[in-house]
Amino acid sequence: MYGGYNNFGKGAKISKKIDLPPHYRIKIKMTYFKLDSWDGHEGWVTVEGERIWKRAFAVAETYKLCGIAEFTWKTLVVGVDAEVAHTKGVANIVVGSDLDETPDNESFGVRDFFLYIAKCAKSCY
Ligand SMILES: [Ca+2]
Ligand SMILES: [Ca+2]
Repeated sequence: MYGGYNNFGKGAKISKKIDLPPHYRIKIKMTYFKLDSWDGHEGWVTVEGERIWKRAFAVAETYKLCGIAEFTWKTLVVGVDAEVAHTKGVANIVVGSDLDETPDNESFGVRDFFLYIAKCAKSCY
């Protein structure tokens, strides 16, 4: 996992710029980890500043997998699968949360990031 417990809490963002061949649509897939005491927060993904995925999480979701040694602060692993119209030559992707506490209290992480593109036919560029 990239980020996670004691790493990515309040204010943490993962950003990546990816050069792409001519295309008209992109799809982003990844695994998003919610760790520990998320007291009413959302995780999200943006492309060019537009939110293409978000999900609210709660403290007790869903089982204890990792994070701090407080059994009632649970872990939830979800699959992100989002698609958006996109034609720019560089995709500007940001993954984050609206967490407001330190990463030993509430944190997030990602793994298995995939970017797919719908390529243009030769006639469209
Ligand atoms: Ca908290
Ligand atoms: Ca909080």
